[in-house]
Amino acid sequence: EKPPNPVELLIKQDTDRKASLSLSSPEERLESKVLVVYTGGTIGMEYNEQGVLAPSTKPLNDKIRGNPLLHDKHYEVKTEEDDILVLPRVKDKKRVLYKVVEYTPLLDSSNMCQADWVKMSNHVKEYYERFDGFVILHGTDTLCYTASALSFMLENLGKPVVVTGSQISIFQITSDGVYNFLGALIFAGNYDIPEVTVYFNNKLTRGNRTVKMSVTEFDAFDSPNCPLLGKVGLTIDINMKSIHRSSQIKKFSVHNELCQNVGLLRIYPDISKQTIRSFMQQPMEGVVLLTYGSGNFPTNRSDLIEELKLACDRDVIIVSCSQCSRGGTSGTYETGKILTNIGIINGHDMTPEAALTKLSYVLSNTELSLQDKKDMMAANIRGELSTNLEHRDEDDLASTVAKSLHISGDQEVDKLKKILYPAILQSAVREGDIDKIKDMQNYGAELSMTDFDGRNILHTACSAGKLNVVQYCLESGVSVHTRDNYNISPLHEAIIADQHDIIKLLRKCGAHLTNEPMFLGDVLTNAAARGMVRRLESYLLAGVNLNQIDSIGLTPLHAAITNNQIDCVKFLLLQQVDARIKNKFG
Ligand code: ASN
Repeated sequence: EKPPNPVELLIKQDTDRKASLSLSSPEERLESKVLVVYTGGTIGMEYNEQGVLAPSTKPLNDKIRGNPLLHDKHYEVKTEEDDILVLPRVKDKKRVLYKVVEYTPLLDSSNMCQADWVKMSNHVKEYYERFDGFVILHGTDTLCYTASALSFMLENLGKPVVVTGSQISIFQITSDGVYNFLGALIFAGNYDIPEVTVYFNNKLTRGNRTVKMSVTEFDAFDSPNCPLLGKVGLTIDINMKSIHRSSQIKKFSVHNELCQNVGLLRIYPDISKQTIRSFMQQPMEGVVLLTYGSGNFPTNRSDLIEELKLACDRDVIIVSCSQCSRGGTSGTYETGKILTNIGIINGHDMTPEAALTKLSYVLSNTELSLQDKKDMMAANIRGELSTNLEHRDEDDLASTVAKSLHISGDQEVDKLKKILYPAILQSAVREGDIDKIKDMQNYGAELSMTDFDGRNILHTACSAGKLNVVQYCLESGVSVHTRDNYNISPLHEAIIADQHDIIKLLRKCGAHLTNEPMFLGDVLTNAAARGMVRRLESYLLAGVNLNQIDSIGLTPLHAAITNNQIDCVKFLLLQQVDARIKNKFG
C-alpha cells in the first residue's frame, strides 16, 4: 500500500464550509444536474414519406449538442456522469448540467399507456439521488394523463419533475420546443418545486391540474382551477404559496402498480340505461362520471339512477366530476344531491385526467378498505383538488411594517417581506420557538423561503441543533434537498454540527449528500487524520461509505493510522467488522 504523506494530508480540503468555496462568485461555482427522459412527441418529430409527422430517426441528442442555446461546448464538465450536456449560463441561476435518456421506440403520446408511466417513474427512481431534477419530454396529446399519473405514483417526491413538449418539432426553425425545453431545464435545475409540473409557453402549472386547451396554439395548456405555479417573462416569478409539498417524514418511493379497470363516462341528454349498464359491467372497479355543471344529473331518469346505484352496491367507486373546465362539483342542486345520496363520490374540481389516474392509483392500494379508498378519492392528496375548506386569513405583518415605514405598492411590500420574514424566522429557529414560527406563518411567511445566501430555516435548524424545529419543518414540507449558495444542504449542516439525531431524522425523509465520492474521501481522511470520531460517525449516519478513497488514493483508516489517531482506528475497524457481519448474516 502506498505510504500516506502527512504533508499532503494537511493540505487536503477542510470539513468546514470554506472547503466548498474554492471559486469566486456563486454563479460560477454552482451547478445542478437534471435528467431528461425523452419519450417522444412532436418535439422530436419529422414528416415521414407519407407526409405525416412521426418520431424522427435523427437522434435528438445530436440536434441539442449542435444548438448553442441548448449546449455550451466551452464549459468544462467535471462530473463523473457520462454524456453530459451543459445549458449556457443563465444570470443568477445555477449552471444546469443535463443528460438525456432516449426511449426506444419513441412514441406519439397517443400510444402511451400505463406501462409507460411505470417506465418513467422507474427512471426517476433510478436516477433520483444522482440528479437534482427531472424533465420529461412528451407528446402534448396525453401529456396531462401522464403528468397526473406521475403525480400520484411518485410518492413523497422531494425534487422537481417538469413535463414538457412542443406544438412544432425542434427540427423546424419556428419550433416552440427549444424555449419549452430551456424553461423546463431551468425550473428543474433551480427551483424548490417538489411536484410534477407542466412547463409550456412560459407557464408552469401543476401536472394534475393541467388540461390541454388548444390543438393549434403555442399556449396549449392551462390549469383553470389552480393558480400558475410559475411564470416566465422579464423575470421568473414563482408562486411559493401554491406549491404542494409532501408533509410526511418518508423517503421518496415509486408506486408502480396501477388498476386498469377504470373508465371515464360523459353524461349527455338521452344517454341510455344500456350504455350505463354496459359501462359499469365487471371487471370495472372505478368510474369517473362527467356530470353537468356543478355535478348535476337528470333527476327524472330513475332508470339511470338505478343502474348507478346497482354499480355502487357492487362496490364500483364512482366519482362525479364536472364537464366544465372551471369550477367543480358542489352538490348545490337537487340534481346533484341525488348522486351523493346513492354513494357517488364528489370529485370537486379535479380534471378528468387527474380523477381517472387517481382512481387507478387508489384502487391499486390493495391494503386500503373500500371506505378508505372512497375517502382518499374525495380528499386532496397531491394538490389535485380544492375542497370548500375555509381559507386562512392572514394578518399581513409586512403591510403593517410597510405602512409605518411609509412604503407602498405591492412590489415594495413583497421586497420587504423577502428581507423581513426570513430574518425573523431564522431568529425563531435559533431559539427553537415553534410558536413564534407558527405566528410568522399566520403573518404570511412561507417556511420554504430562502434568504440572500439561499438558505432556508431547515439549514439553520440543523446547524443550531434544534431537533424540534427540524421535525416541524419536515412535517411542513420544507425541502431536505435545498442547497444554499455555498452548495451546503441541511444534511451537510447537521454533519458539520455532529447532530446525530437530526442526521437520522433527515435521512428518514430521504436526505442525501450530492458531493462527488472523491471529495467525500478527502473530507473523511481529513477527519480521521485529526481524530474526529464523532464526525466520522456523522458521515456514516448520513449514508457515506467510510472506506471511500480520497484524491490521493488513501482511505480514512490509512489517515487515522498514520496520524496515530487510536480512537478513529478503533471506530473504523469496528465499522468494517460490523459491515462484514451484516454481509454474512444479513
Ligand atoms: N401527437 C403529438 C403527441 O402527442 C402532439 C404533440 O406532441 N404536439 O405526441
